[in-house]
Amino acid sequence: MSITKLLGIEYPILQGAMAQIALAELAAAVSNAGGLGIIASGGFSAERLREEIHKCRSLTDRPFGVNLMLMAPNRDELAQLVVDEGVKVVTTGAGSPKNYIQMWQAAGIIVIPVVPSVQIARKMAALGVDAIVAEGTEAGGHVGETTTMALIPQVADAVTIPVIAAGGIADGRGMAAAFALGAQGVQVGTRFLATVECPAHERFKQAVVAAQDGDTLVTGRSLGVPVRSIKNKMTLEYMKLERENADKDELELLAMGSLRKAVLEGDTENGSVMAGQIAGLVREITTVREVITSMFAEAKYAGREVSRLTGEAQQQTV
Ligand code: TUI
Repeated sequence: MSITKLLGIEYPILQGAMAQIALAELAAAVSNAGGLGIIASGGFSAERLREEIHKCRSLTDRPFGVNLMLMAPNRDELAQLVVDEGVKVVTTGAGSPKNYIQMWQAAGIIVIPVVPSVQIARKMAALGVDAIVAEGTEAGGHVGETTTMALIPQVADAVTIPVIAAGGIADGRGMAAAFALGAQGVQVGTRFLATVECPAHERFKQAVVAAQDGDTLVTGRSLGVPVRSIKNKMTLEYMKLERENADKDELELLAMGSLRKAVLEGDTENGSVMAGQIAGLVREITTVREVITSMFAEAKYAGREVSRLTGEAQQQTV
């Protein structure tokens, strides 16, 4: 079944679950524009997540999802909450949802884990999940090592369920490329940061707009939690401490609360401005609807270009 039919949406575009940012407001805007909005629960208590779900329902009649960050200490409670609240779609990140799949599927929830590798994609498919988001290392936040370009076709060959591509996709060319690689949909995060509806601090959005292709880096490898964000005072200090083999406590102290600092206070030097490598392509702040409709129109054009170029190649060989 197609992703759009499975999820009851118009365009095969999912909004990435960006902790502290992907709240009801952004998720509802994406769903109202025909994509699938997703509420990020990372860092939320059960009460706060319940509030966001209720708020999202008040802002849209369309389907939306909730993401569970599986490193969260309260994951069991949040996993039960999505059932109690009748959430239709759950995506997961940063771990395996195996303990919850039975309960979610019994409740009729569509389960879509986000994975960074073929091996983990296979493991998730074997658990009977409905689809998979394969996320390349270009993405912002917690990432794996494989690029989207290499990951998508390998995951598409490894599983029979629909694959949604993520990491480095911010326009219709990226979307068409993802389709060519075997994905049936895309998940977009960074591009939605630079939208009118995105509730992040204005300075956070401007940091994304100002970033060039080489302006992100990955910290946290020494702790086994690699996280991509925009280079700044905090991440450069973090890298330095990692090179000096600083202990875990010192690193965690530096990172603690850093996402909130950037998102809520707009402290883009001492906070964590998680964003993907495609930030360099994001040059202005637009509406969510403009992002979705322009991506789709561009993808159609890019698809025609692929046909034209492959058609020409054929003509040359005869
Ligand atoms: O989860 C993400 N991206 C995230 S989570 C996050 S919150 C955070 N903040 C600070 C430090 C760490 C996390 C920010 N960005 N993307 C999806 C994703 N999932 N990337 C990697 C994975 C993953 C990793 C291991 C999924 C499964 C997995 O293992 C499963 C298994 O069975 O071993």
